[in-house]
Parts: sequence; C-alpha cells; structure tokens
Amino acid sequence: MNSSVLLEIKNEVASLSFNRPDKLNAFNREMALELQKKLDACENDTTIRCIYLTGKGKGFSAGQDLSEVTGDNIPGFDKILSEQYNPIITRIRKIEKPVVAAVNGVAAGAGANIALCCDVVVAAQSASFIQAFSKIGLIPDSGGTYFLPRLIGWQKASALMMLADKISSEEALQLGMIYKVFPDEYFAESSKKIAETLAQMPTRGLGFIKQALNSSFTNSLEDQLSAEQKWQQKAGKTYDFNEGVKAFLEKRAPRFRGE
Ligand code: T3D
Repeated sequence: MNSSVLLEIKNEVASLSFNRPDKLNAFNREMALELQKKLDACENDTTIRCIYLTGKGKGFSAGQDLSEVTGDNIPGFDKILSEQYNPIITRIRKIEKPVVAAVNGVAAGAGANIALCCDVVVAAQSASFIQAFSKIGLIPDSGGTYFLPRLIGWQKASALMMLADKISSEEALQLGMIYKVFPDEYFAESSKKIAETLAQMPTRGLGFIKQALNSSFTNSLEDQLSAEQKWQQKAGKTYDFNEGVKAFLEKRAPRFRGE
C-alpha cells in the first residue's frame, strides 16, 4: 500500500509529499501521524540537511479530512489537535534544519497553516490559500492565530480568518504571507532548487537562526539580544563557521558540511 506521506532523499534534501491526491491531501489521522513519524526520521538522519514539503496531485492539502469529524466515532477536537496538528507544528518549528513548504495547489485550513509555519514558503502561480475554518464554524488552528497575524498584520489576518476568502498565491505574496511565486511549469524545479541551495549552506547555523526567530515572537529586546548571544556562540563553534571564514580568506568556494 502506498504511504500517505512519501519520502524521497536526494542531494541531502528530504522531500515529503502528502499523498492522498483524490482528497486534495486532506489530513486523516493516519496521514497526520505518518507525517510526524517522517519528520522525526528526517530530524534524526544527519545526511538530511533540508526538508521539502509538498503535495501530490493538484492540491497541497485541504486540511482536516472532514469525513473523520462526523458520525458516531468523532474523536473530539481536543484529541485531534493534541495528537495530530499541534505536534506537527511544534516539530516543524523545533527541527534544527530548514523546512521549505512548496505549495503546489490549494492549501486550506490546517493545510494552509502547516505551510505557513515553515521556514521558507513558496507557491505555484495557480495555488491558493484559504483559512477555511470559519466556513464550518471552527477557529483557525495549527498555529494559524499565531503565525498569520505575525506574517501579515492583525487586521488582514483577522479579516481572512473571519471571511475565509480564497486568495491566490500572488495575493499571498503581496500580503507578505509567502516568500515567492513561481510559474506552474517551473514550480517543482524552482522550489526544489531553493531546498537544494539551503541543504548546501551551513545548515547548523540555519537551525540556530530558526531557534532565534522562534523566541523573537515573544521576547523583549533584551531577552532577544541574549538569545542571539547564545545562538551566536554555538554558531561560532561550528565546523561551517571555520570553513566559511577560511574559504573567504583563501578566495575559494566554501565546502559546508552542516557540522
Ligand atoms: O478536529 C478538527 O477537525 C479540528 C481541525 C481542523 C483543521 C481544519 O483543517 S478545518 C478545515 C477543513 N478543511 C476545509 O474545510 C476545506 C474543505 N474543502 C474545500 O473547501 C474545497 O475542497 C477546496 C476549496 C479546498 C478545494 O475546492 P475544489 O473545488 O478545488 O475541490 P473539491 O471538488 O471541493 O474537492 C476535491 C475532492 O477532495 C472532493 O472529493 P470527491 O467529491 O471528488 O470524492 C472533496 O470532497 C475532497 N475534499 C476536499 N477537501 C476535503 C475533502 N475531503 C475531506 N476533507 C476535506 N477537507
């Protein structure tokens, strides 16, 4: 049986593809747990230096599989969030490796918010984003109320969450929600290139950038300066820092190892 999350490793990039294309990669429980398992495997594998998340077929992910939240066997939101979505978001933020979200098609509900918590978010021209929750009487979860106002500002976030407007990737770009948009025909290649570039950079340092950014959302300036001091000391002890400076002085290209 095909896995609901495919893993392919190439050029030190782990590509994780949501694989329920007939349901626009909506998350059932199995897929949410499989994603966590595969993210853990990527974290622990030192040969992987960047993670690339995308969807098979025409969607990125339509969020929670709504067929699993109706009927007699409803697991309950508390269980769904604590077992499925919250651990996905915290894992992505904690992994000390860059995570690229390559939004190939529609990203709705939890699908959109999983993309938005990634380190670099790019989208295909034909992709779209919807905070779909309010249409069915829910509130944005999977970190939506945390990341979206910080990305695009309170007012726009509030309106998008309440109105559940479907916005194009170009609009998302203009709002500052995502980093870049690529034409559909070059999307896979262009987005993968970003992941491959990151994988050849000083990836331990990129992991430290991520940690410093995580705390910047809640720290005072003084606390954040201390955090920078802490992560900079760690960065200064890496092989890649030494190599970067040496290569600069020797006027040659650096050969980073992610160590
Ligand atoms: O515990 C909790 O549940 C809390 C957690 C909540 C997290 C959430 O993510 S809540 C939000 C859940 N997502 C949605 O409400 C989005 C629902 N989907 C849509 O609104 C539309 O499908 C899209 C706007 C995303 C795309 O529209 P379109 O016209 O391109 O595609 P479609 O025809 O609607 O969908 C294609 C198929 O995917 C279709 O199946 P079928 O009829 O061909 O067999 C459709 O039913 C299925 N599908 C799409 N989204 C979901 C889904 N099936 C189950 N769950 C879905 N979310």
